[in-house]
Amino acid sequence: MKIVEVDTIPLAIPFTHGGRPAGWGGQAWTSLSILLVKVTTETGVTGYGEAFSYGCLRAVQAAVEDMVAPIVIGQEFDDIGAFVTQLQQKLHLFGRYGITMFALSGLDIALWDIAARTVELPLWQLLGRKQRNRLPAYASLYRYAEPEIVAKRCSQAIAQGYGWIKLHETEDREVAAARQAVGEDFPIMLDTNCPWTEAEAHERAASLRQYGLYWLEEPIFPPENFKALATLQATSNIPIAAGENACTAFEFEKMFEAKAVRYAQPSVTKVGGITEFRKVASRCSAAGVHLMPHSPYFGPGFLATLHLAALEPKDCMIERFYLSLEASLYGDWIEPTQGAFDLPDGPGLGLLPDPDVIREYRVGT
Ligand code: SMN
Ligand code: MG
Repeated sequence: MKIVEVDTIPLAIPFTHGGRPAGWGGQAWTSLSILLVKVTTETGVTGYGEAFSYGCLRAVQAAVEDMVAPIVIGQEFDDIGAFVTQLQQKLHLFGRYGITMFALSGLDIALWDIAARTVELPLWQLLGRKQRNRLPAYASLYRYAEPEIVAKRCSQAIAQGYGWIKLHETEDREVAAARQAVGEDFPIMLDTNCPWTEAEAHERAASLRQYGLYWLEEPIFPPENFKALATLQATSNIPIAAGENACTAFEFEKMFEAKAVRYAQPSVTKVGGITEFRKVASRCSAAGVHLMPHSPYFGPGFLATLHLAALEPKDCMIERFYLSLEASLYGDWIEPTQGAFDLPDGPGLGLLPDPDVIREYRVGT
């Protein structure tokens, strides 16, 4: 198959999160960006991918348009794995971890969507053997830094049927409020987003131990300090999760060699797309690490995660960023029912983005 067109479609969809207007890190974050990467083949098949774009929408769009599109237009991509690896090689000098890989991830997802659409199969069927039709969801809360709001949001998530909750907080008081709201046995994960030095993390983990966390996510800066994560996990006895900031299976290999994590969190819109995600998944199996995809997404990255999770031998929870979006590209598919998502079974990713939503929420050029 030959690529004849690569289009970027930048969207911004307003959301509410049930807290104060200024939230995450003190910055107002009021709309969610989605960078769609639309690829068309010579035979007129169209596929959609998503490149990570939170806080970097224009940069990633430029990377797709200026760095990726010119070298793929006119090219055949019958073996997607080999094609994308070649692209990685061509682009390696622009950085192996970050914007370049986000852009490649968007393209890779679109190519897999096309490949599965072409043979009229759902993506999971093209990739392997489905293990389940329902994918359990966890509510991934916004960062509030206010115990009362955290407790309220936890109660709402439980009332909606979620079986796990992830907090984005760094202080004990919010975690304590959540624990009190959900009860002793309900699983709580804590995502801190790399705030601490190694020494600080040991101190904080000693105090966080009392809350019985299901996992502690990215406690240390820099995230690639795998040795420090391994030491923290061994001494604190709290399971560590990380991986959303790791691109390519090589980084995950190093992470596993260091015994840094119990839970690995590849992010399909960042890691290098479906191709690299699958490599990470097989490394997880070999290393005995539990895969837990990072997926605070609402576009093709979310759908791709559902397909990939359906193939996993162990149950993995799907992250649902616990926001209310003004519009959805995929109708109700982004809403779990009884705490789980349904696996789409249409061709490709299973669904096409709603053209009315694209029209209404398109931004920039
Ligand atoms: C996160 C990352 C990027 C955007 C939103 C949330 C967070 C997570 O680290 O794991 O959900
Ligand atoms: Mg995280």
